[in-house]
Amino acid sequence: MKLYYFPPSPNTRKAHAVALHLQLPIELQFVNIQQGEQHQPEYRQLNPTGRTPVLEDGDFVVWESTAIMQYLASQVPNTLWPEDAKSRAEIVRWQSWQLAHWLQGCGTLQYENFVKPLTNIGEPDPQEVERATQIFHKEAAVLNEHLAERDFLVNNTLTLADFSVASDLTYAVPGRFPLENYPHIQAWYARIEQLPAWQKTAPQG
Ligand SMILES: N[C@@H](CCC(=O)N[C@@H](CS)C(=O)NCC(=O)O)C(=O)O
Repeated sequence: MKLYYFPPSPNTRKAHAVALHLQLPIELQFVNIQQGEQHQPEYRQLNPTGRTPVLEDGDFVVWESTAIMQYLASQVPNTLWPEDAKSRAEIVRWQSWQLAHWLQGCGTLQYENFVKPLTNIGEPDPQEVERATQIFHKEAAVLNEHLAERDFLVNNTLTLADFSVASDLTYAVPGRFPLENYPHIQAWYARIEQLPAWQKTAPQG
Protein backbone atom coordinates (compact mmCIF):
# COMPACT_ATOMS: atom_id res chain seq x y z
CA MET A 1 0.00 0.00 0.00
CA LYS A 2 1.22 3.48 -0.80
CA LEU A 3 0.19 6.59 1.13
CA TYR A 4 0.48 9.85 -0.78
CA TYR A 5 1.02 12.29 2.00
CA PHE A 6 1.91 15.79 3.11
CA PRO A 7 3.41 15.34 6.61
CA PRO A 8 2.49 18.73 8.18
CA SER A 9 -1.21 18.13 7.45
CA PRO A 10 -3.54 16.91 10.22
CA ASN A 11 -5.45 14.93 7.58
CA THR A 12 -2.30 13.09 6.62
CA ARG A 13 -1.44 12.61 10.28
CA LYS A 14 -4.68 10.75 11.05
CA ALA A 15 -4.11 8.20 8.33
CA HIS A 16 -0.35 7.85 8.81
CA ALA A 17 -0.71 7.41 12.58
CA VAL A 18 -3.21 4.58 12.11
CA ALA A 19 -0.85 2.77 9.72
CA LEU A 20 2.04 3.17 12.18
CA HIS A 21 -0.01 2.18 15.22
CA LEU A 22 -1.13 -1.03 13.49
CA GLN A 23 2.37 -1.60 12.08
CA LEU A 24 1.00 -1.92 8.57
CA PRO A 25 3.58 -2.04 5.79
CA ILE A 26 3.09 1.15 3.79
CA GLU A 27 5.22 3.02 1.35
CA LEU A 28 5.16 6.80 1.71
CA GLN A 29 5.03 9.15 -1.25
CA PHE A 30 5.53 12.83 -0.44
CA VAL A 31 3.20 15.21 -2.30
CA ASN A 32 4.48 18.77 -2.11
CA ILE A 33 1.23 20.72 -1.99
CA GLN A 34 3.18 23.95 -1.48
CA GLN A 35 4.66 23.41 -4.94
CA GLY A 36 1.28 22.46 -6.44
CA GLU A 37 2.02 18.78 -6.99
CA GLN A 38 -1.58 17.95 -6.05
CA HIS A 39 -2.66 19.61 -9.30
CA GLN A 40 -0.47 17.50 -11.58
CA PRO A 41 -2.56 15.41 -14.00
CA GLU A 42 -1.11 12.11 -12.69
CA TYR A 43 -2.07 13.05 -9.15
CA ARG A 44 -5.53 14.25 -10.21
CA GLN A 45 -6.09 10.80 -11.68
CA LEU A 46 -5.71 9.43 -8.17
CA ASN A 47 -7.70 12.17 -6.47
CA PRO A 48 -9.75 14.48 -8.69
CA THR A 49 -10.23 16.85 -5.72
CA GLY A 50 -6.48 17.55 -5.72
CA ARG A 51 -5.98 16.94 -2.01
CA THR A 52 -3.88 14.77 0.28
CA PRO A 53 -3.85 12.08 1.60
CA VAL A 54 -4.56 9.31 -0.90
CA LEU A 55 -4.08 5.58 -0.38
CA GLU A 56 -3.28 3.22 -3.23
CA ASP A 57 -3.54 -0.53 -2.72
CA GLY A 58 -2.85 -2.30 -6.00
CA ASP A 59 -5.47 -1.02 -8.40
CA PHE A 60 -7.68 0.24 -5.57
CA VAL A 61 -7.43 3.95 -4.76
CA VAL A 62 -9.20 5.76 -1.92
CA TRP A 63 -9.11 9.43 -0.90
CA GLU A 64 -10.59 11.27 2.13
CA SER A 65 -8.62 10.67 5.30
CA THR A 66 -11.51 9.10 7.23
CA ALA A 67 -12.13 6.50 4.52
CA ILE A 68 -8.40 5.78 4.40
CA MET A 69 -8.30 5.25 8.17
CA GLN A 70 -11.18 2.80 8.02
CA TYR A 71 -9.65 0.92 5.10
CA LEU A 72 -6.27 0.68 6.82
CA ALA A 73 -7.82 -0.48 10.08
CA SER A 74 -9.80 -3.14 8.21
CA GLN A 75 -6.60 -4.90 7.15
CA VAL A 76 -5.97 -6.63 10.49
CA PRO A 77 -8.09 -7.38 13.56
CA ASN A 78 -7.69 -4.60 16.11
CA THR A 79 -9.51 -2.52 18.71
CA LEU A 80 -9.14 0.75 16.76
CA TRP A 81 -11.97 -0.36 14.46
CA PRO A 82 -13.83 -3.18 16.19
CA GLU A 83 -16.18 -5.44 14.27
CA ASP A 84 -19.42 -4.69 16.10
CA ALA A 85 -21.98 -2.32 14.60
CA LYS A 86 -22.53 -0.24 17.73
CA SER A 87 -18.84 0.51 18.21
CA ARG A 88 -18.51 1.39 14.53
CA ALA A 89 -21.53 3.68 14.66
CA GLU A 90 -20.05 5.51 17.64
CA ILE A 91 -16.67 5.84 15.95
CA VAL A 92 -18.21 7.14 12.72
CA ARG A 93 -20.35 9.51 14.78
CA TRP A 94 -17.20 11.14 16.21
CA GLN A 95 -15.43 11.08 12.86
CA SER A 96 -18.45 12.79 11.27
CA TRP A 97 -18.56 15.36 14.06
CA GLN A 98 -14.86 16.05 13.57
CA LEU A 99 -15.26 16.74 9.86
CA ALA A 100 -18.49 18.71 10.11
CA HIS A 101 -18.09 20.69 13.33
CA TRP A 102 -14.82 20.33 15.27
CA LEU A 103 -12.75 21.18 12.21
CA GLN A 104 -14.69 24.40 11.62
CA GLY A 105 -13.38 26.04 14.76
CA CYS A 106 -9.97 24.34 14.93
CA GLY A 107 -9.18 24.69 11.24
CA THR A 108 -9.95 28.40 11.15
CA LEU A 109 -7.97 29.17 14.31
CA GLN A 110 -5.07 27.16 12.90
CA TYR A 111 -5.24 29.10 9.64
CA GLU A 112 -5.68 32.57 11.12
CA ASN A 113 -3.28 32.33 14.07
CA PHE A 114 -0.64 29.97 12.72
CA VAL A 115 -0.66 29.44 8.93
CA LYS A 116 -1.14 33.09 7.93
CA PRO A 117 1.81 34.45 9.96
CA LEU A 118 3.94 31.42 9.03
CA THR A 119 3.39 31.89 5.31
CA ASN A 120 3.39 35.70 5.34
CA ILE A 121 -0.08 35.97 3.86
CA GLY A 122 -1.36 38.56 6.27
CA GLU A 123 -2.46 39.23 9.80
CA PRO A 124 -5.16 37.13 11.50
CA ASP A 125 -8.63 38.48 10.68
CA PRO A 126 -10.19 39.39 14.09
CA GLN A 127 -13.73 38.68 12.88
CA GLU A 128 -12.76 35.24 11.64
CA VAL A 129 -10.90 34.52 14.89
CA GLU A 130 -13.95 35.56 16.90
CA ARG A 131 -16.31 33.46 14.77
CA ALA A 132 -14.03 30.42 15.02
CA THR A 133 -13.55 30.92 18.76
CA GLN A 134 -17.31 30.78 19.32
CA ILE A 135 -17.59 27.58 17.28
CA PHE A 136 -14.62 26.14 19.14
CA HIS A 137 -16.18 26.77 22.57
CA LYS A 138 -19.54 25.32 21.53
CA GLU A 139 -17.98 22.06 20.31
CA ALA A 140 -15.21 21.83 22.92
CA ALA A 141 -17.82 21.93 25.70
CA VAL A 142 -19.43 18.79 24.26
CA LEU A 143 -16.11 16.99 23.84
CA ASN A 144 -14.92 17.99 27.32
CA GLU A 145 -18.11 16.72 28.94
CA HIS A 146 -17.91 13.42 27.05
CA LEU A 147 -14.33 12.91 28.22
CA ALA A 148 -15.08 13.76 31.85
CA GLU A 149 -15.69 10.12 32.71
CA ARG A 150 -13.63 8.28 30.10
CA ASP A 151 -10.06 8.04 28.96
CA PHE A 152 -10.94 7.67 25.26
CA LEU A 153 -13.92 8.57 23.08
CA VAL A 154 -15.44 5.15 22.38
CA ASN A 155 -15.39 1.93 24.43
CA ASN A 156 -12.97 3.66 26.81
CA THR A 157 -10.14 2.42 24.62
CA LEU A 158 -8.18 3.96 21.77
CA THR A 159 -10.11 3.90 18.47
CA LEU A 160 -10.10 5.66 15.11
CA ALA A 161 -12.34 8.28 16.72
CA ASP A 162 -9.47 9.46 18.92
CA PHE A 163 -7.06 9.78 16.01
CA SER A 164 -9.64 11.75 14.00
CA VAL A 165 -10.59 14.20 16.74
CA ALA A 166 -7.01 14.56 18.03
CA SER A 167 -5.69 15.47 14.59
CA ASP A 168 -7.25 18.92 14.82
CA LEU A 169 -5.27 19.64 18.00
CA THR A 170 -1.95 19.19 16.20
CA TYR A 171 -1.51 22.97 16.05
CA ALA A 172 -3.45 23.85 19.21
CA VAL A 173 -0.51 25.72 20.75
CA PRO A 174 0.64 27.85 17.78
CA GLY A 175 -3.02 28.21 16.71
CA ARG A 176 -3.80 29.62 20.18
CA PHE A 177 -6.79 27.35 20.75
CA PRO A 178 -8.57 28.45 23.96
CA LEU A 179 -8.31 25.11 25.78
CA GLU A 180 -7.78 26.54 29.30
CA ASN A 181 -11.25 25.63 30.58
CA TYR A 182 -11.35 22.14 29.09
CA PRO A 183 -9.27 19.98 31.47
CA HIS A 184 -10.67 16.68 30.21
CA ILE A 185 -9.72 17.48 26.61
CA GLN A 186 -6.24 18.42 27.78
CA ALA A 187 -5.84 15.20 29.79
CA TRP A 188 -7.11 13.07 26.89
CA TYR A 189 -4.84 14.78 24.38
CA ALA A 190 -1.89 14.25 26.72
CA ARG A 191 -2.70 10.52 26.55
CA ILE A 192 -2.75 10.65 22.74
CA GLU A 193 0.59 12.42 22.76
CA GLN A 194 2.10 9.46 24.61
CA LEU A 195 1.44 7.17 21.64
CA PRO A 196 4.54 6.38 19.58
CA ALA A 197 2.46 6.66 16.39
CA TRP A 198 1.41 10.19 17.38
CA GLN A 199 4.96 11.17 18.29
CA LYS A 200 6.35 9.81 15.01
CA THR A 201 3.80 11.80 12.98
CA ALA A 202 4.30 15.11 14.82
CA PRO A 203 5.13 17.99 12.46
CA GLN A 204 8.87 18.56 12.23
CA GLY A 205 10.50 21.85 13.14
N1 LIG B 1 -11.57 16.12 3.72
C1 LIG B 1 -10.24 15.84 3.22
C2 LIG B 1 -9.41 17.10 3.36
C3 LIG B 1 -8.05 16.93 2.70
C4 LIG B 1 -7.30 18.26 2.65
O1 LIG B 1 -7.89 19.36 2.79
N2 LIG B 1 -6.00 18.16 2.43
C5 LIG B 1 -5.18 19.36 2.30
C6 LIG B 1 -3.99 19.26 3.25
S1 LIG B 1 -4.57 19.43 4.94
C7 LIG B 1 -4.65 19.46 0.90
O2 LIG B 1 -4.14 18.50 0.36
N3 LIG B 1 -4.77 20.66 0.30
C8 LIG B 1 -4.27 20.91 -1.00
C9 LIG B 1 -5.12 21.88 -1.76
O3 LIG B 1 -6.26 22.13 -1.31
O4 LIG B 1 -4.68 22.37 -2.79
C10 LIG B 1 -9.64 14.66 3.98
O5 LIG B 1 -10.06 14.44 5.12
O6 LIG B 1 -8.79 13.94 3.44
